[in-house]
Amino acid sequence: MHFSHILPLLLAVPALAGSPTGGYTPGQVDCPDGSLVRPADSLNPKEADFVQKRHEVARPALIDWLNRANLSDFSADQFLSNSTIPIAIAFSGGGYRAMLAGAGEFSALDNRTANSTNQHHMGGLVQAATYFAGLSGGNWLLGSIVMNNFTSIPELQGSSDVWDLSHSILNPGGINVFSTASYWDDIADDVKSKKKAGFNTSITDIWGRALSHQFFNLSNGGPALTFDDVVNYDVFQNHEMPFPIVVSDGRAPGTTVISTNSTVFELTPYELGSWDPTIYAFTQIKYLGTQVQNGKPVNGTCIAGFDNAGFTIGTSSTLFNQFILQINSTGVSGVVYDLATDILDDIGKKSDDIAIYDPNPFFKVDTVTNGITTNSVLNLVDGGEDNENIPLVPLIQPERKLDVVFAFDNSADTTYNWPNGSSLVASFQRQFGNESNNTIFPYVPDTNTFINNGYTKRPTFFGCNATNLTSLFNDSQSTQDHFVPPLIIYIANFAHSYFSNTSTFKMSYETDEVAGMIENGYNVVTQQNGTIDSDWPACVGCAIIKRELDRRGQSPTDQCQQCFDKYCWDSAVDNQAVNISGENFAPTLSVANHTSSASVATAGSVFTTSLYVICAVGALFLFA
Ligand SMILES: *[C@@H]1O[C@H](CO)[C@@H](O)[C@H](O)[C@H]1NC(C)=O
Ligand SMILES: *[C@@H]1O[C@H](CO)[C@@H](O)[C@H](O)[C@H]1NC(C)=O
Ligand SMILES: *[C@@H]1O[C@H](CO)[C@@H](O)[C@H](O)[C@H]1NC(C)=O
Ligand SMILES: *[C@@H]1O[C@H](CO)[C@@H](O)[C@H](O)[C@H]1NC(C)=O
Ligand SMILES: *[C@@H]1O[C@H](CO)[C@@H](O)[C@H](O)[C@H]1NC(C)=O
Ligand SMILES: *[C@@H]1O[C@H](CO)[C@@H](O)[C@H](O)[C@H]1NC(C)=O
Ligand SMILES: *[C@@H]1O[C@H](CO)[C@@H](O)[C@H](O)[C@H]1NC(C)=O
Ligand SMILES: *[C@@H]1O[C@H](CO)[C@@H](O)[C@H](O)[C@H]1NC(C)=O
Ligand SMILES: *[C@@H]1O[C@H](CO)[C@@H](O)[C@H](O)[C@H]1NC(C)=O
Ligand SMILES: *[C@@H]1O[C@H](CO)[C@@H](O)[C@H](O)[C@H]1NC(C)=O
Ligand SMILES: *[C@@H]1O[C@H](CO)[C@@H](O)[C@H](O)[C@H]1NC(C)=O
Ligand SMILES: CC(=O)N[C@H]1CO[C@H](CO)[C@@H](O)[C@@H]1O
Repeated sequence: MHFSHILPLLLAVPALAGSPTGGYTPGQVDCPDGSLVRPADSLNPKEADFVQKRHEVARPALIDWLNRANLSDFSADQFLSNSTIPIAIAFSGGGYRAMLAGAGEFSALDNRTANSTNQHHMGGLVQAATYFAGLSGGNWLLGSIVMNNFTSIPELQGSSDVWDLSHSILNPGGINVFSTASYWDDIADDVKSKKKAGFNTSITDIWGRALSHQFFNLSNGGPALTFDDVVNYDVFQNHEMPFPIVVSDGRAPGTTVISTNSTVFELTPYELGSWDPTIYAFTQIKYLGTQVQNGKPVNGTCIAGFDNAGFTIGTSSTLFNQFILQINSTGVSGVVYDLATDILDDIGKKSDDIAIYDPNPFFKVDTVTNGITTNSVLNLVDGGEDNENIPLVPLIQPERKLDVVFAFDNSADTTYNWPNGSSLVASFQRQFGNESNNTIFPYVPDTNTFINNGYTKRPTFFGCNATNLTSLFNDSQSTQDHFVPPLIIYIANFAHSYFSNTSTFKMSYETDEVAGMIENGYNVVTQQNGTIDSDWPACVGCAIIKRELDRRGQSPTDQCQQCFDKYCWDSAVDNQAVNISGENFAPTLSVANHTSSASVATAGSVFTTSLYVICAVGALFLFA
């Protein structure tokens, strides 16, 4: 893609209240009336109100999109004459790879991207979607878009102030060590002042500040910008943007979590909390940092500014403990190796790879009693730690009533950093654990089948047949009234025009690498602008209307039936061991990359130089 004709720059962060101290440190504010906590037995009323109004904006956008998708024997105006279809878009984690592949995917669905509404392109679904969710690297993407006034990918890519990824986040001054030093100095000052004001800090504070410098178009990365500021943006108040959701996991120090026993937290501009039975409560995100008991401020004073925008982005992406697992592949040796392992090991042992929410907003809540609610501190970690690397838990909740979810999987599950469906497998398995609170997730096959049957090479729909899902419904609920979980449009990272399987730990990208990743993501979503299948947009349209067709008792058109035959998982399984040397893992590029010479990325090279800086930062944090 070429960006010589960049749209007028809308990339500006609206002027806002932010933290009451005007800086990174949270400060005192008046308390609102009532409890700061509510049980998770319904949608937040403000979210419900947003969604209702969003639907009025999204309905004409979806009609336009469906008209462009050119479904045969179908009238979008008639079908959507009295309602719209709730759509969500979810972006997986995976460091900058996930952020950039996700950026290409997002740009393909966003009608603000030039040419994206051409025939066989897919632009306009962002405008038609009700929700979008991000986790870890996927949330670096979401946070960059949302906090910069719901900006677009061409604007981020064309900006000289944000997304400058050619310098490592850890070493932004490059060879100019002084400029790097003053950057770390600013960050250390911010975090120290939060600590001095009496707040417990963790390495996530440093991480969040560093991420802010790269992602937010404000001087020093906007230290006072908070996540709840979004509700004051015009684009939010006019319901021009989907409702954003960030996913993070709860984890007690020194423990590990898997999908069936993790507590999945979500952060929205209104709330932080979980639908899971271990918490089953939400707290007002604006007043995080307030000392509470069962949601009541203990001494009549409240805190604001704790939900710093960078801190929430850092919370979802605390992947430091993953660095240590990578260290042997970096080629680092000798004294540096010893120092790096010592420091990373120390962070790991102290379980410091967490975001500390102290005081615990759920302290002694009356909904449930367990280790999380009796602890004075709430610890949150990377949303992908339970292997559910696509943020789907918030999107299958019956209260959100979604019909279809785009699940963008930019995970690195295999040796060559491609996904193999394990995130969906984890989401499927979760429903059989105690933590799912009876949410349903459609059937998916094992990870070998994902590879062997090509479900990671081309898009695949899961849960097409709602009748088939009845075997997952809990006996105590009548099948008739049961919420049918959304149909999942699974789209995995795959090489079309660029080898987008870069390492999660690649810490800097040159401009042409950024462009290559983004263009490839665009090709993934549009199936090479319809070259692979000119019916692809129509097939996505069929998937979008499927649940509503079912509710109305209508059969799909011939075209839609053909689409379902082609893209719905048909229960086929081929679980024999995968051939890792085959096309699945070392594909050949099938279309030209318009940026420049693409090459298979290797882990390590950039990471190696960054290690010195990690050491410095770790030392700064742990021993200061
Ligand atoms: C599809 O269109 C996009 C944007 O218009 C372009 O960057 C990309 O190269 C095209 N892909 C193919 C396979 O032509
Ligand atoms: C945010 O974007 C909207 C357009 O979507 C624009 O009208 C508004 O002026 C922008 N706000 C700022 C502060 O740039
Ligand atoms: C994108 O879609 C929105 C909502 O339908 C519409 O108002 C806007 O004009 C479209 N923009 C472009 C560039 O097509
Ligand atoms: C829509 O599809 C029909 C065939 O079903 C085709 O003849 C027509 O050219 C298509 N129109 C557009 C704008 O894609
Ligand atoms: C909307 O219209 C369709 C037919 O056009 C009908 O089947 C459906 O019940 C209507 N829904 C509501 C909520 O009125
Ligand atoms: C959009 O299409 C026009 C005409 O084909 C082309 O000149 C332009 O470069 C394209 N823009 C992008 C961003 O792909
Ligand atoms: C979750 O399950 C895993 C595997 O059984 C176990 O190792 C871990 O300790 C459990 N974590 C919690 C918090 O229960
Ligand atoms: C009560 O509020 C004051 C500030 O007014 C604060 O310093 C103190 O720590 C609070 N006490 C408790 C128990 O939260
Ligand atoms: C790295 O290699 C060292 C020495 O061979 C070994 O002790 C250590 O366990 C390895 N670390 C990882 C994470 O594999
Ligand atoms: C849907 O699933 C049900 C139950 O498994 C099955 O009887 C039916 O044939 C399926 N329908 C289609 C169209 O595959
Ligand atoms: C639905 O499909 C899954 C996967 O093929 C199968 O295990 C299950 O038994 C089916 N359920 C029904 C009700 O047929
Ligand atoms: C649908 C469902 O099972 N909801 C339960 C979720 O967890 C809470 C707390 O344990 C229960 O009160 C709900 O009934």
